[in-house]
Amino acid sequence: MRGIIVKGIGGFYYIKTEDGVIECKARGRFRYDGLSPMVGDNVNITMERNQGVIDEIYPRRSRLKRPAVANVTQALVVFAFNHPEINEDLLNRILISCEYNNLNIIVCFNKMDLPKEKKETEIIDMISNIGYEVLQLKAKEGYGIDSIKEKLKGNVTVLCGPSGVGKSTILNSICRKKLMETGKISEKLNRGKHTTRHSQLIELEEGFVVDTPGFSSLDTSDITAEKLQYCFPEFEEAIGKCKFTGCIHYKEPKCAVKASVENGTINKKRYDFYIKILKEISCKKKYW
Ligand SMILES: Nc1nc2c(ncn2[C@@H]2O[C@H](COP(=O)(O)OP(=O)(O)OP(=O)(O)O)[C@@H](O)[C@H]2O)c(=O)[nH]1
Ligand SMILES: [Mg+2]
Ligand SMILES: [Zn+2]
Repeated sequence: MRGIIVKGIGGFYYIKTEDGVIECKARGRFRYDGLSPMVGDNVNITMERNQGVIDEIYPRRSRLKRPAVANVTQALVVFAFNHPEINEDLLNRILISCEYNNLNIIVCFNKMDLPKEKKETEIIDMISNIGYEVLQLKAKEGYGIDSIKEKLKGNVTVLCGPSGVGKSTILNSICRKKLMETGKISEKLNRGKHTTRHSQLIELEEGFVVDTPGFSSLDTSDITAEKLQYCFPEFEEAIGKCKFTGCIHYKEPKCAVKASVENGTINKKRYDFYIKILKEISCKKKYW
């Protein structure tokens, strides 16, 4: 029987099939192959006594490490105004990891009913100047949700961002019921309380959506130095115009990317972030 993994908890996977959702275990050999089933995986299962078993995982179209989810086509990257504060480094890391997986990206800033700070306006400007679609939402009131619904059609969309920004609230607003648990922010720490504990794939009228647990750090060092530059869409114009083929836009002379930073076409903060990640990669693999 064929199905799709909608949830995984403690070694059990919940597979949506034609006959409803079936609880399964994975065959031990997957572990030897270093392949673990992920939410979003298309699988073949068989029944052994009363227990479903995953026999086969179909090739993946995309594979995000964090949130761990397979076969999504689009990411709704969610941050909030002030509660919690926007972590710019994390936002940039999520963006490059989604780019690396060729996902369509929509950046949502939620809780626009709360006061906006100058720093936040700058971040929003920076993100929209790159060319990303930016939505400002009041998910609790349902404001901005219709434009999200439009984007869900024909896509498998993953919600990703820190805890407490309103990912589950967005999902509930889309389907107009309390499908997912939501949780208050810790006043003392100005942080979410990790209300969503497991990723879950949900089929809505408009398309598939994956709600995920919030996270505050993301290791991006699986991206290679050669590929990193392509995770910055605003570099695209300049790449190829550098003097040296194979230029990674760091110490090379006559670099078109660096020239674009000089003349303001590329945001200096984004370039600095690029160099920071490049250095992280080079720490793992001696590069120069
Ligand atoms: N002021 C305001 N609060 C909101 C809005 N949307 C969500 N919230 C609140 O933010 C808090 C966190 O919302 P959740 O939906 O649980 O956040 P989450 O991103 O799913 O968090 P995790 O599951 O922990 O990753 C809840 O108290 C929500 O009611 C909004 O538009 N405005
Ligand atoms: Mg949640
Ligand atoms: Zn260059």
